[in-house]
Amino acid sequence: MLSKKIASALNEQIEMEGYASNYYLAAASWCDSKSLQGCASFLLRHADEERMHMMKLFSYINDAGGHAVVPAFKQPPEKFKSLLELFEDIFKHELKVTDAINNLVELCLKEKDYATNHFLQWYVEEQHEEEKLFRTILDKIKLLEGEGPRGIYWIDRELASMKPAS
Ligand code: OFO
Repeated sequence: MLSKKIASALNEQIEMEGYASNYYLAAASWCDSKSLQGCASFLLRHADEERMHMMKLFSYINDAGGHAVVPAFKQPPEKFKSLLELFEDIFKHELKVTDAINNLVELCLKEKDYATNHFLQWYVEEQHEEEKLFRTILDKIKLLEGEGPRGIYWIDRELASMKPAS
């Protein structure tokens, strides 16, 4: 049975994952408006992944005797200065999510909620994979930065076939 404290912390994580999903959706829309369809399709796939992360929490809370709450989401940004800025923002957001997951794990251990700690290990692994994925994308963008529009074209092609972390 979930304690009130853990249920409320997991509900905060629902908000974070749902916001991430909307953030990826907004980023996809910006890319689409710049005819970067490869980036847009990658980001759309990622928006779906984040929604799945949110839904996993949703089910877990209710299965464990808590009450999953649908939160209000703040609006994600509409515009980005460049593709580099867009992926830098995403990477920063993922680092925040990693911190939030680590804090949740810490709380579970403190409260001796080993079942929820076990459940959260999937997210620990997932964040490790996502950080790796977005660090790689950023490295590639920086590598091709000097190439101008030709570099952006190659990044767009690369991302068209790139898979989300899981
Ligand atoms: Fe949910 O993995 Fe990123 O945020």
